[in-house]
Amino acid sequence: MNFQTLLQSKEGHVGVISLNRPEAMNALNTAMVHELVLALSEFEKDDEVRCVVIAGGERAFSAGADIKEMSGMTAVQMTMSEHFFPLWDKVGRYSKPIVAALSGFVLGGGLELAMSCDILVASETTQLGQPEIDIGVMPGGGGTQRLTRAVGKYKAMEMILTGKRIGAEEAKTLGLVSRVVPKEAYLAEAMKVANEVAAKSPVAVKLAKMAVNKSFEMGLGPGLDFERELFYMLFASEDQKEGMDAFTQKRKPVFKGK
Ligand code: CO8
Repeated sequence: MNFQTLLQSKEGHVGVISLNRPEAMNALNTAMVHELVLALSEFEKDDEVRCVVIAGGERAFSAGADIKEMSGMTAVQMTMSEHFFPLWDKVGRYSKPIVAALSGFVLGGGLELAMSCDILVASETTQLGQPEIDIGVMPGGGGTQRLTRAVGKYKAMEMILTGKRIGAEEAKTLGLVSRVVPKEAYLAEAMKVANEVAAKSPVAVKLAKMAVNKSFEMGLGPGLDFERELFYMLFASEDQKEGMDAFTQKRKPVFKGK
């Protein structure tokens, strides 16, 4: 499919989406959000794709929502529009694992997009922040909730109330990103992680992602019960038999997602 605001490709079992509005620092306008969700949903339907990488450019993963497009909108337009926030919410509910390949500016909605992904790999040049406060608003794409859960109340408050950015190493120390690599290597590193995930059982990966995400919504007791049910369910999969047979036969498993 031909997209205007992003590039879509496939490498083996990994689907790659590259945000592509370099002239606007990959600002997320309505067209880009629409195309992002479309590209994700194509990969969701494609059984060959077991993991997705979302990347931006070297200078900016994304500098957030498109301020120029958003500035003239009214509260009623935002409430009633089906073309932005309802689509946006689909990214956070995506069933396949997503690796975010971060470099340069990761700001506002850009950081919210990264935090809707599952594993964050960053170039050493990455700067992350929620600067909405500087333009008279606040995060609206999940930032107050996901950042707080990721780094705790006090660091989240500092970032959200001052708009101050943090660098990649600090983000790693805070547990927000998993790996920091030199700027030439961030995309390759993200692909490496994605390929590692794609080699696992797609059934187990899907349910494990679901269980981890549920921990944000459930208390410990119900969360543990939910996890146990999914664990039992995996014993109905061919991949469980294959994984455990391969272990006892001292060979590499070949998972089919069945
Ligand atoms: N929206 C629209 N255009 C942008 C944005 C943006 N968020 N960020 C950069 N641009 C444009 C600039 O206007 C400029 O365009 P032009 O050349 O036509 O003037 C071009 O990109 C290059 O930018 P700069 O010249 O400013 O480059 P600098 O290197 O000087 O600065 C910065 C880079 C620091 C990234 C700076 O551009 C900046 O501060 N950008 C805005 C960051 C920001 O405030 N982000 C938050 C936006 S609000 C938001 O995200 C709310 C989220 C709500 C939910 C959304 C779900 C998707």
